[in-house]
Amino acid sequence: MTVGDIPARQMIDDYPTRHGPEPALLYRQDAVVWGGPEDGPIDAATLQGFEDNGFLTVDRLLEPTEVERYREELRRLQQDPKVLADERTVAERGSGEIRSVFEVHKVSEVFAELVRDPRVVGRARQILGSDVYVHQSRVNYKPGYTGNDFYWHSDFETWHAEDGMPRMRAVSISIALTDNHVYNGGLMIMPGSHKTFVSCLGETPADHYKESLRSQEIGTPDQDSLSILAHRYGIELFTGPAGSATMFDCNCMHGSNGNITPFPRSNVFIVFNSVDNACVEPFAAPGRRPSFIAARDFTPVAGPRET
Ligand code: 6CS
Ligand code: FE
Repeated sequence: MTVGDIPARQMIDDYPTRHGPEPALLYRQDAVVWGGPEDGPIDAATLQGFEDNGFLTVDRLLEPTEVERYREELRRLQQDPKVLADERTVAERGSGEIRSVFEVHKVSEVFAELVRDPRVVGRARQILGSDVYVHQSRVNYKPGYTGNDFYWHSDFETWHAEDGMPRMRAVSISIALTDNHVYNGGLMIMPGSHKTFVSCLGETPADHYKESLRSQEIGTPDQDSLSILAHRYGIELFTGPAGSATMFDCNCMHGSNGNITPFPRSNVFIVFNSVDNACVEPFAAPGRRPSFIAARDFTPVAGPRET
């Protein structure tokens, strides 16, 4: 019997959430960095920073010419009637403008190349210490004037509860495709919060994703827990030019403000999960989310293991 055969509810759940009457702050029971400096492009000091803080930044992951190519593709997707009508496209509450396009590495060959790029997947393999597959990909437009916020949350809490991700062995990369300023809704992370699992209140309703991807409530921490984390860890806001990137651990407490400026804050967001951490059945939801949000094909991202 493999892990995949064990129903989630029979597995020992080290990260219970959306079950109890009270919130809880639980210790992380998984490593953060699974590989070493010799396993990829991340040097020892940066790996240590990821271990301690839960994230790393790359000032110029993409060259300006590459950024322009991805921005061109963003515009093309935004004007493609097929994309606009696709269920993988999520609209902003209120304005109806595009908020996100999910499974963008399947919708767009241009973004598929980015997933296979050693500068991207090589870093993910190094942090996770194994081959990896794409659990989720999306482009976020966060348009000017109407880009809504992403309230504080741990991605792992959702991926564990709703997608059946067993352990904290996944990493996200957010690559800026427009300049991220202090004022146009950039990513905020609580440094070090990845080592605390916030067990949330509430029960996951059926088809929760139809609401949560526009504005998440179930699976977001209570304010007392957030206050404890914010006072303990602080808050870091990530700014940087288009082409810069932030990689962060699946359990970082993070969020981003709305965007009422004329300047869009668009990014591409790719989630790599270890092939040794493939999703099972949801730990706290009535059913699985669609595969365009939580992949059920665990085929590793192709390409040579950078050594
Ligand atoms: O539910 C999810 O999987 C998505 N929601 C957010 C706000 N971040 C992680 C992920 O893209
Ligand atoms: Fe998130």
